[in-house]
Amino acid sequence: MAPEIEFGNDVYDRLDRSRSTKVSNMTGRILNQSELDFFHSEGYLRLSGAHSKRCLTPLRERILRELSRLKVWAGGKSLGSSLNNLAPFQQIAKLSSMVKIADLDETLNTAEICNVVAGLTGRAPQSGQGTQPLLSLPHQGPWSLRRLYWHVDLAAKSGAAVPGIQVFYLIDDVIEHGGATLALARSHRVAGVAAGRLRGSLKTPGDLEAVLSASDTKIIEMSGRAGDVFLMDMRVLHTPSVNSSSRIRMMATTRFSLRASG
Ligand SMILES: O=C(O)CCC(=O)C(=O)O
Repeated sequence: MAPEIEFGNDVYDRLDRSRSTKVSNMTGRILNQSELDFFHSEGYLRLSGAHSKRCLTPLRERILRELSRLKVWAGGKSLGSSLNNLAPFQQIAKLSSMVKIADLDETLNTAEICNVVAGLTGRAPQSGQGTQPLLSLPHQGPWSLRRLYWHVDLAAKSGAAVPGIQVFYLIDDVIEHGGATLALARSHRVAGVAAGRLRGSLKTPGDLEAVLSASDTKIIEMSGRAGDVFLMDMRVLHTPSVNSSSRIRMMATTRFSLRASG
């Protein structure tokens, strides 16, 4: 089972697979060996309560104000915008480009998150691309694993070092089937022809259980509580999912590419 990690008061500056180095008393946390091993074998790691309610409540309010300004959502109701007619994934992309939250990156992409990324990989992350909102409106239809948009952000090469980490932040509680990102745990280890076959099978899942079992992979849903964060190796297959709940799905993401240590 995935280790659920609570943030503590110490920071690592680099990954050493046999021991970890505590470098300061800044707000942060120490990743223990089983957490590091979990990330490298499963391709993801969940951090519970990485951000506080105090910082997320004003962020949620700003997002709601922005949705109201854009005439998409106000007072707990849809304002009947044309976004409701889009396919779930087109709606997420459109909302991402429309919704502008000035301090989204500053609020979520903290020094503590950068330290965890460095701790997982032993390399200094570059995060110049900023942080992007991942929003979806409620009642997008029945939840299903069919017709999803499985993709990787960086191609898998067997045995290579982690080329980048994508961080997913829960700005609000996201219940099961509430539109959280889905990831295929362990798929970063599937490379080449097998990766192409796996992606093809996910597009038209006849017997999904058999496909997952043959590839030794497992679908995980990044649902949870506001403040939770998921770190994902960017070679992992992942997809947006259908928001069947009655709440707006409020998540955001930062991509960290990793430069070689020098
Ligand atoms: O909207 C989502 O949940 C997933 C977004 C995604 O696939 C991505 O940022 O690469």
